[in-house]
This record gives sequence, structure tokens and C-alpha cells, in this order.
Amino acid sequence: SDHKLAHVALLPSAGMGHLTPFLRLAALLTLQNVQVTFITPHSTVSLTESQALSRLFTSFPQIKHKQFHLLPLPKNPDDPFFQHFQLIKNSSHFLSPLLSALTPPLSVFITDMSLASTIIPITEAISLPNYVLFTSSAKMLTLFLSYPTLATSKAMDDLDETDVIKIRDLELMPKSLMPPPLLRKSNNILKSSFIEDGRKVAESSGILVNTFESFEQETLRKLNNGQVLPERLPSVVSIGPLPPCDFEKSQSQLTWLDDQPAGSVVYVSFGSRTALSREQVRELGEGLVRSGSRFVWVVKGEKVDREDNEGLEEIMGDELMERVKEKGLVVKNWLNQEDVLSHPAVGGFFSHCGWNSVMEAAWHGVRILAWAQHGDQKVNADIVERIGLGTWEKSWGWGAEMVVNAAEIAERIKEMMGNEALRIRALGIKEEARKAVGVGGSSHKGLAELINLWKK
Ligand code: BUP
Repeated sequence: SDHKLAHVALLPSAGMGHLTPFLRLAALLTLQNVQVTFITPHSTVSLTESQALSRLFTSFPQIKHKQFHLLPLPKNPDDPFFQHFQLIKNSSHFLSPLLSALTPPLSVFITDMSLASTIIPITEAISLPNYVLFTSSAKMLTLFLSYPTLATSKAMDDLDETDVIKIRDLELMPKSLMPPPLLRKSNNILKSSFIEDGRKVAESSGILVNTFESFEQETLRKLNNGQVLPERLPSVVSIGPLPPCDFEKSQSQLTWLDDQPAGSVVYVSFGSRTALSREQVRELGEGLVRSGSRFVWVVKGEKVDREDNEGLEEIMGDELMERVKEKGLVVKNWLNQEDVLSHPAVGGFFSHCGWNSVMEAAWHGVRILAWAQHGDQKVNADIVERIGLGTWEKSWGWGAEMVVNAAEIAERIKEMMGNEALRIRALGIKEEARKAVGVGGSSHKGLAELINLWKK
């Protein structure tokens, strides 16, 4: 009946890109009268993650928090975030008793896609429906679901970079957009996750995606009409953009932005997992100064924030630092992106196109200049360009492939900031995004139907 409450447990994976959509979903469900239990592995990879979690629990005391302990991370892992996924999987024997002991009994368990191969067998054994929250684009979901088949076929071997990868009648994407580890012959964590988890996600009870219908219409249609997997696929429900929450906002006010003219500032950030080379940081700084725009720039020195001890002056050199400070606000490591993107002074976003960043730019109607750094980011940049939210200089390749010089960076920024058609299109996308999550919108309906189902 309608009076019964749904009880949902959430388990995110490592990194802010994976955690953030879970935090927002937890808030959204709580506000819709769903009882939420949030399960977190202890400890997190970054300090930012643990701070974000405590802000959630302070703002929503009605959310229950359960922790489970992980074995310590090995020293100097290749990618600490991927390593963490693995650790969560290895520690998952704690989960079954934890889930069974929760009261009232759980309606469903929602987990990150990178945990599917471990979690789904556990939930099956206790007859608990498992939903997957896919934290990237629907287009990436298509690749995720297709990759197990792709990996065992010869389909990719003889293709040139510009050729389109096909499975049956489905045109997947040009080979050039694929995350590089997925093209490698040798084994790696991303590849084995795509094979094992990609296969298992197809057996989940449903897949939630942080995207919206008008943004990825074609792809969502293909996913739900049997063109991606001919065998039974759980329904794919778009529930995005998951709106940024008040508790994410920082205390510190960006007074510098208040003094800038509307739409005049470029926000520059390449996500929580990419530290550019020192040489690239300097070219970028020089490029920003030469672009003539004002800017807010988040500089990351190390992949994991806890290991970042270097000052901005050391990274940039005193001379560049002085010039950069005249034109912009430069911040080390982390700045609340929501504070920046929601500010009227901000008119453009020089972005790596991590999926959360793309959704946040759409939410605020801020146009993008894309520069993919790794992973899913070329796939996302391609979506951004096609839908008209931004531009993308493809010759720059992946972030670490080459050093892009200051003159080119300055030129592309000028172009983006001067592109009036793009500015207006971005505002149109903002309207569509707000409509999708508003009452009667596609994302709002999708989630409401799920909640009703979970109450039964
Ligand atoms: Br950096 C940075 N402030 O300074 P993505 C990021 N963020 O609020 P990523 C800040 O972290 P993956 C900062 O708003 C977004 O919600 C940002 O997620 C926030 O990229 C999140 O954009 C970052 O998906 O993760 O970090 O590269 O590789 O998993 O996509």
C-alpha cells in the first residue's frame, strides 16, 4: 500500500565521481520519505570523500550510517581508486549479515556498477532486489553492457582509430573514443571490471543512470528496446541530473566571483582524479592569462589529495603565479564546484568531462570546452559536443598524451567564451534539465515509479 515505507540501502564505490551521485540520491530519496541506510567502506581513498560523507550525515540525521572495514590499501598501487573497488569486493563477506540485520527489512539495495559482480550474487542469495546506479553516461552504459561480448570477439582488432565499433546491428562508437585500457591486449583492472561487472549488471533488477531523456534520447531508447542486449535487460531508468544538494556547499564564500561581471569567468578543473604534469600546468596558466578571460582554476598536484604537499608557487613558479593571480582565482586541490557553477559570473567551463561535471554544467547552463583526460571522458565529450553544450578540440588527444601549448589553449578559450550560439544553447539545456527532474518530468517520473514499486 501507499502507507508502507520503502527502505533502501546504498553502497557507493571509491572516488568523488562515484560517491557524489550516491550522496545526491540518498538526499533525494530521504526527501521523498524513503528510509535510507548508507553503507560506506572505511577508510575512503581521499579526505574529500570522508568530509563529504560527514556533511551528508550531519544534514540528514535520519539517514542510517553503516560502516564496514577494509583491509589496508597496498603501498603505491597503480590507481588507488581502482584498487579500492577491488578491496571493497574482497571485503564483501561482511555485507550479507549486515544487510540481513537491517530493520525494517530492506526493499532494495542500490550499488555502484563497479561492484556488481560481487554484490549481485550476495543479494540473490538473500532474495534482495539489487539495483545498479550507473555513475557515467547512458552511452558508457551501452559500452559497459556490450564489452563482455566485444572482448571475446575479434571485432576491434582490425579497426582503425576512426572506424566505428559494431556489435550485431548496433553501432557502438568510434574506436578513438574508447577508454584506452579497454583496447589493451593485456589484462588490467578496468578491463576485468568491464567484463565481469558488465556481464553481471545485465542480471540486476534495474539500472539507474544520472542522465536525462532529452540529453541522451537515442541511447536510452536503444537500451530499452533491446538493441544493446538482445537477451532480457533490466529496465534502464534515467533519473538525472541528480540535483546538487545544499549540504555540499562550502562555508567559504567566493567573494572574488561576486566582483566579476556576469558570464565573464571561465572555471577550469579536470576532476578529482587527474593531476596534470608540471609542464602542462605552466602552459595552462600561461594560456589562461593570454586568453584575456578571468578565471577560477583548481590545480591538483597529486592524484590522491592526502599526498599533496606542494604549494602553488612551487608548482607554478613565482613569476607565473604573480600574473595568474592578477587575472584569476587559483585554488589548490579542491573548491566546491557547485558554488562556482551556480555563480552568475561564471560563463564557461574548461572541463575533463567527468560525467558529474557534465551533468552539473547542464544543470547550470554553463557551456563547456572539453579536454578528456582518461577513462570515459572522450565518450562524454562527444555527447557534450553533439548536444551543443560545448566544444571539443579533438587534436589534443588524452590529457597525458602531449603537452598542449599556451597559445592554443588561449585560442580555444577565447572561441568558447565568444561563442554566443553555444551560450544560448547551454541555457536551453538548463531548461530541459530542470524540466526533467521537475514534477511530471521524465527523470522525476522514473524515480517516483521505482519508489512506488519498492513500497510494495
Ligand atoms: Br576537482 C573537484 N570540486 O574541486 P566527475 C570536483 N568536484 O566539487 P572525476 C568539486 O567532484 P570520475 C573540485 O562537482 C563532481 O561532482 C564535482 O566528478 C566535484 O569527475 C565531482 O566530474 C567529480 O565525474 O571522477 O572526479 O574525474 O573519474 O569518476 O568521473
